[in-house]
Amino acid sequence: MNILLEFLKIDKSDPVAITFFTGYMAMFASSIFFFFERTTVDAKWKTSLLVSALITGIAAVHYYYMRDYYINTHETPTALRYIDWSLTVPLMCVEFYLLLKPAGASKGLMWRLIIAGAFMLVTGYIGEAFSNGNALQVNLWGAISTIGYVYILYTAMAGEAKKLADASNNPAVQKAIRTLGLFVLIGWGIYPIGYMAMPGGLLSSVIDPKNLDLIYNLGDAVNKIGFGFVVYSLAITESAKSKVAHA
Ligand SMILES: *C/C=C(C)/C=C/C=C(C)/C=C/C1=C(C)CCCC1(C)C
Repeated sequence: MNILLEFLKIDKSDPVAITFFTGYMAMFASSIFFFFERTTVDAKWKTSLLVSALITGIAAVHYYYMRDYYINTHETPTALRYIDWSLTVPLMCVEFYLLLKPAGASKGLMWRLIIAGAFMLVTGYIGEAFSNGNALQVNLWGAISTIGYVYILYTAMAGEAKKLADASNNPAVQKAIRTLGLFVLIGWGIYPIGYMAMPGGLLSSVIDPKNLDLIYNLGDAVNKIGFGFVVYSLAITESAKSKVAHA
């Protein structure tokens, strides 16, 4: 038995425990990376990179506690998970706004995304924390929550955010918004799969409910770190361009 894992009480055959641990490390490292890379980009991108660092930093702190909770109880840390999401999802909505601000995005766009995200999370939490395996309740709250998700997806891929990006005539911004839209479609789409694996959920006969946290941990790594890298790569590209323009 590996001493380090024994010391951390992480069972090598328990992928949920392992991903809580590696998730914590990956979020922590990404946060430091985004924070220090702020010095390499133009002033107007610094806030975006700070927000990327906050998203992964907030997640790192929650993963630290969720890992502990899971290892000691072998239960899903539902409340901690939703506290994490209720801080990080709005910050991801802020990222959309910051990237589109130069293209004329209004604060209204930001608030509509944040409200849709809050709706998605509050209703998802009710379904997860209070359904007690009652299939009707699990699936009804899941369906209601999906309304908020679809609103954000639509705004990113076809609605206001997409239109502002198109009108910006800036291919780098268009590409970044397109990529973030794909993250919302594919990356955020991982979460409902985890939700449906819970007892009473539509996929609970196909996916072992034990895998709910595994799926959520995968989603968090893809989305929080991935979102940050999309923003980082846009900031780097644009900063290099303006350096050339001023040379
Ligand atoms: C960093 C955390 C993120 C990006 C979390 C995103 C969470 C979702 C997109 C959750 C969506 C859900 C549904 C669409 C229906 C079922 C309930 C949820 C809350 C799991």
